[in-house]
Amino acid sequence: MKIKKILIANRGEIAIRVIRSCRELGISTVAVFSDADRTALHVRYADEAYHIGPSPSAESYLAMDKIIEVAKRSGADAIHPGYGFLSENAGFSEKVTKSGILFIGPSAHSIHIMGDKISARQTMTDAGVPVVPGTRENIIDDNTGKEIANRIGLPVMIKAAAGGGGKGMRLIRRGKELTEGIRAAKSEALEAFGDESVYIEKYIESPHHIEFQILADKHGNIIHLCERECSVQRRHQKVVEETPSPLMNPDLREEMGKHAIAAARAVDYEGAGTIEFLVDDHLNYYFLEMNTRLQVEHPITELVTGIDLVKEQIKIAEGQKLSIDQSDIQQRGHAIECRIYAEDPDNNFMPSPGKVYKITEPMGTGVRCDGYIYEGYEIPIYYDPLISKLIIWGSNREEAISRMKRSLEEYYILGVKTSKNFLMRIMEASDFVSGKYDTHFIENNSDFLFAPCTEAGIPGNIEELAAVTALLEYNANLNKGNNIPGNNGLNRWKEFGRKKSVTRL
Ligand code: MV4
Repeated sequence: MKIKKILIANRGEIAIRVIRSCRELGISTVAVFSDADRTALHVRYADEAYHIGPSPSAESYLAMDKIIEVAKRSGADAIHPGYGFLSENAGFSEKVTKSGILFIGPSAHSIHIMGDKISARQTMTDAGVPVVPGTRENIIDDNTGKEIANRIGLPVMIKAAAGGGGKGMRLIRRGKELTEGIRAAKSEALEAFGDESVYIEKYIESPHHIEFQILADKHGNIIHLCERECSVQRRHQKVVEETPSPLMNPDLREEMGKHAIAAARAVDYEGAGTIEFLVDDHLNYYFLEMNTRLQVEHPITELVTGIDLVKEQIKIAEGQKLSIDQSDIQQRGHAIECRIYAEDPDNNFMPSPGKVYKITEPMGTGVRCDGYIYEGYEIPIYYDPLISKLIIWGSNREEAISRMKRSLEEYYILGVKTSKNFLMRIMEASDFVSGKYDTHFIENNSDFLFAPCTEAGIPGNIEELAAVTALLEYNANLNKGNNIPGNNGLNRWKEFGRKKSVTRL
């Protein structure tokens, strides 16, 4: 069926990103918003917008029945869930489908199998996809745990079947820790997920986190769009992603790609999905998890393959066959994504909501900025503090890093603290520049990454002081009627130049 109107059941940058592809396809868009998002950009950008409830997610963006009711009321043919919120909720996928509305994503069956990490491991093993050595079943008692640990050898990782993304994991290095470890893991899993099932895996020391993008249509055609290196993570939260992976070689890419496709086929996958692998120093790789949604970091794949993944999702939901096959997939150049959070890296990354007084987004060749904040916008406290993704394309990795640093320098947000300087340090870190890093990168480089924030000898707060001073001076002149000719607001380049020339106090 031809989709004419899509409800985006999400907010922030991903809502705007989805709306952009819809507009290019001539598809009408419906936004939903909570109290806190009345002034949000996605509300202004969509063709229609409906209020769905109070600010807390549970009363708005997670309120399945409210969202489906708006979809019906607005005449939406389909719902795009984005990422997070209800995007991997099998019950929502099922409810939407039963309401006669297309869910732009996989079936409830696929979501359910991959959502339970024990069933996922079993299904992958049966499909010949390498999984980390460990248990096939839920660990019932301590004896089972001890037998398994003896069989696969310490250290082991105890994981919650209903967990994922680092939640409900426990590393056991000594046999005497196992009994208490299993008990604690079961208790935490029950508390966090309402399901105490846990399983044990061999612990992979210093792994890389490499994931493969998958596209699968409703006619059995499945392709992969190569890998994304996602090892730069802080507390299981991805910070920087890049493609191609510095670890990858053509043979490994072909082999992992085939297993990624086999994993999707094993669960009759439909839509865009991601197969996550752990890769050790000997290039052994193991299925970790499958993400049954579009991911935050999808733009780096779009930049090197030239494929719009949201448009592909929509075409698949309409029942179209993939118009591309595996031989069409070529990686051109190199792309890096930096996630810009409204957080204070100097204060343990505490969220830093508040009003945005000034913003200058980087531009130029190979620069994409997927954001949603604007001057005067109030960043709410209720949601994930991701404010934008800076995605850079370069003809090679060196150019991509250089362009990312130039773009981070240009990126200016006044009013809230951001992770910008932390990201700049990552781009300067020798382990990152060399490409020789794994999932321990941030902890292994913490001295360098968290050194006091100075830029060319100018402490960060002096920069802001200069910017605020310039802004106040400008406004004062404006009030006196001294309209500075040709200066539409602060001349950003002059301000940028001033920042560099500010003498150190
Ligand atoms: C592992 C592992 C080592 N061995 N499993 C972290 C969250 C979830 N994605 C799975 N994770 C891990 N599972 C075994 N058997 C190491 C991690 C891990 C990790 C994996 C990917 C990216 C970042 C990570 C940071 C810490 C631990």
